[in-house]
Amino acid sequence: MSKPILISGTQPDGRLHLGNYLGAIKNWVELQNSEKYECYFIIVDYHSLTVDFNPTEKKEEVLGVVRAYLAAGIDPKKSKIFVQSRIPECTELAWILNTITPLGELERMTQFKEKSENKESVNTGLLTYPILMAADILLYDARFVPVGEDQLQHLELTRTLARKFNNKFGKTFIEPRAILSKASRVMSLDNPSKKMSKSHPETCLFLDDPPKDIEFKIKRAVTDSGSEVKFDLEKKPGVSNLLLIYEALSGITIPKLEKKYAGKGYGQFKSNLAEVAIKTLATFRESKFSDKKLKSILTNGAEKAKKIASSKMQVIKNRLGLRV
Ligand code: ATP
Ligand code: LTN
Repeated sequence: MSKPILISGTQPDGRLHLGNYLGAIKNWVELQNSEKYECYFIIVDYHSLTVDFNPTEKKEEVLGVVRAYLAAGIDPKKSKIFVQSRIPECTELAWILNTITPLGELERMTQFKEKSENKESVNTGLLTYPILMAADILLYDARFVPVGEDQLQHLELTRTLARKFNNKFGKTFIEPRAILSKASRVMSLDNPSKKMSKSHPETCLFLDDPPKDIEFKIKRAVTDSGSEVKFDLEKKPGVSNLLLIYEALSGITIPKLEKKYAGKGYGQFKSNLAEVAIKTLATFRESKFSDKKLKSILTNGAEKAKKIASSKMQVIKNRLGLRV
């Protein structure tokens, strides 16, 4: 029997950070290595056009994401890795899904509200972005989508669209389910009520940050006026975020960490966390893959994805009566 399909993606719009790794990519590697799924990992370049960008940097940004996937342990022999824009069926399907998406569903998306806040003018792509993500997922009949918590709302829309299309035009799509990692919401180092995001680089640990930056950023991470290393999301959100990060990076459980640092204060805790982060992230700083190798992985991945996408598109067009 064939394995269920699992899909996820990352935007090539800058450097990847610890939230991307612990919330998503690290989990992808474990899921890939479980051998229970057929995995597709996309570099969603069309999504990345919704924010300001420099065309001369886009190619390097795309290759940078592939490099990070490989350094994390995504294996092109086990998983398909490809670039979204190489599969035109994705934008074709996105158009079709547009026609069954209520505008109100898009306007209430948290990410849209946050990204359009205080902007004089907002591009339509920022609003319709979740439809493109739905197209990525539904096109390949994915059953599972491992993402960070911030993407759950978008995935819920994907499920709604699949159901709506199926009800209107006959069973065509699978309703996909999310897979969350334990660290599905890594918070900003200087504001534990906000998610870690590349839009605030000083509060974000980038995967290729030099050791001295990692140390500096962790040492100045917000904690509280107490001194107890204890997990309590409500009363100690900063320390709890650092504990979650420590656990995800080291594999040592939070109760064990609490015991280890009992009575030792935040200084020692932060300095050990910095050491663990520097060690774990070495793989991203040190990995070397030639552009030629990366491009050949992408060509190979796109060829395989294209076959699946084009045959699914035929089915979809048939359902809609578009094949004359
Ligand atoms: P940023 O907010 O920094 O721009 P992003 O969400 O745009 O990040 P993507 O490339 O779109 O980055 O996301 C890749 C994956 O990383 C997604 O599955 C997303 O849910 C996850 N992710 C992003 N930030 C975090 C975070 N702070 N904690 C956990 N997961 C995260
Ligand atoms: N919207 C997602 C990226 C994304 C994605 C996907 C994730 C695009 N297509 C398909 C999972 C499956 C984001 O911003 N992180």
